[in-house]
Amino acid sequence: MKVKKYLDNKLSQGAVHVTLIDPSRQEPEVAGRLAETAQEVGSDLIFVGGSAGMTQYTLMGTVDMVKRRATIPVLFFPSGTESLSLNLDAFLFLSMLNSGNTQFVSGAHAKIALVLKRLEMEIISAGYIMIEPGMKIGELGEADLVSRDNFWKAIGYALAAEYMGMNYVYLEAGSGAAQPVPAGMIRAVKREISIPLIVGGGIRTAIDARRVRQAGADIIVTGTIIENAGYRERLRSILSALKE
Ligand code: 1GP
Repeated sequence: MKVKKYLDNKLSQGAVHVTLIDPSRQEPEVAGRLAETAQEVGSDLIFVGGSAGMTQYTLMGTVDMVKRRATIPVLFFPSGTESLSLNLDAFLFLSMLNSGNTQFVSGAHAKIALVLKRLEMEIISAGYIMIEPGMKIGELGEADLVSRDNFWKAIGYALAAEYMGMNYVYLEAGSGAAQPVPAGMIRAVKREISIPLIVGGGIRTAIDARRVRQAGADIIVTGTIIENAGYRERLRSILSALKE
């Protein structure tokens, strides 16, 4: 429970920021540098994963370099591949609640659960809810996307996650989405649940981050911004908006 405790402690102090690193987007050395910068500017956690194109080799290389350069916890963000790295601090057990394919809800999880137990891997569970546009992950996960104005549907899935005993609710607009999950939806969901709320997808600026945070997100995930030039400054401004 080390990472969960770390997160609980961080959450008691304010917003938590997560940097998502996709191993298929850069060489492991570069990923290590990105993780180091993320930690320097105040990111609290690293997720590694998120791409269907990832191989076991790139995943392991990336996690090793990230662990070498950063000391903040590194979690695996599963992405529908069979790859697994042993050098992780915890495994994010994401169930895509609005997938039409049971593999993404619980099937892939059942295949890997005993291995994770034998490895004594810390598990952090989240009900993963895909919101429009969903992007690649929504498509791959065969999600029945929640439309951006259907707050009731989002609330239903979020409460279902809580009642199923999951640690977190995760609202995902998809990596590279033109806009984040709508603030009104975040507010509506947050009002009904009593477990922490993770929000990701399409958060690129300090204004986006502040809006998502003020609407009620406890944990804010950004990915794409570190893949572009000027990422240090962008990340720094997002972090100062979140930690102000
Ligand atoms: C993690 O999918 C997000 O929840 C990351 O999205 O790449 O758009 O920041 P971005």
